[in-house]
Amino acid sequence: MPNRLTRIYHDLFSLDIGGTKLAAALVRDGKVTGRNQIPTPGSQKPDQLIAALATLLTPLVPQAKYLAIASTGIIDNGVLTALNPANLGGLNRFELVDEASRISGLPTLAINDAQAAAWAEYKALSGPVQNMAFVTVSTGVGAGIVLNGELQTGPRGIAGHAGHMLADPTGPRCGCGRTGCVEAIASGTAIGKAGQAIFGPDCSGQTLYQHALSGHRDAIAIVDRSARVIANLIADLRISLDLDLIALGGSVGLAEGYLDRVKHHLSTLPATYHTDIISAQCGPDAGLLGAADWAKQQHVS
Ligand code: BMX
Ligand code: ZN
Repeated sequence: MPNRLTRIYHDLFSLDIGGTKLAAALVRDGKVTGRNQIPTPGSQKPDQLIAALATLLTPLVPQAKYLAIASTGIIDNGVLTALNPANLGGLNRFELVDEASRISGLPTLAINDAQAAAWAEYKALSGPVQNMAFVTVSTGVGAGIVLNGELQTGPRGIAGHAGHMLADPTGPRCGCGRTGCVEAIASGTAIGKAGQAIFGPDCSGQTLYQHALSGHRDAIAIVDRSARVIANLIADLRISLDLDLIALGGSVGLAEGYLDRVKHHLSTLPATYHTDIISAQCGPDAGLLGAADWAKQQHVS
């Protein structure tokens, strides 16, 4: 006979709100079923996001008892504040937990997407690792940090927003308002923008990356600059937190050849900055799995 909590968490519904896509699924015994995905609407007003959430939540709600959300942005007491509103179609404040629980009728908990993915990656590791970070290079650059086996969300939900640490004080202005953030140089959005001067106004991060893979020298230089900035970010995390390992994910982080470039740039720094870097293992379900497991832990404790 399963105990009450086991029964409840067979019925956990998880939602991942990213800069590019919204995904939803039931999470049962650490496995994702009934996954559904739609593009993230681009609007400064909340109505489109509310409608998109309703589209995803409504079909699966009858099978769920709890809702766990991983979302881009700073999640503080259930409210989403975009550090870089451009990553969320210009929307910069959203009553995420209130809206999602109103639509679903389910008790709801939310954390940042990279924090959630970090938790999933940590749980997927075997061996004695207690201190690690997940770094995603995608629409933005996000990170989640696990110290002494505990996910760091911070008192205001900000912990891990390492994509907004300084990479180059003379670099481009970041959507967060600061100049020269890692995200403004290394993200998929940033490399796409850098490529627009060469390949025209429609150049996206994906297009630029394809040009680099085809051997275009300027495109390679843009990708390599991104990888160097990420290597330095990893070095900063290592030297400030003494981490055992970094899991690198996101559409750029997992793209062909990117991890090797990051490893190469890290290897040019003094040995104290070196740390193991692996490809993120949970793939596109990392946010869903991590938010579900983290929510389960919050309810149990
Ligand atoms: C941005 C920030 C982070 C997020 C990261 C990766 C916003 C809206 N988002 O730095 O909270 O974790 O992007 O987000 O300010 P993704 O959408 O690229 O996964
Ligand atoms: Zn920034």
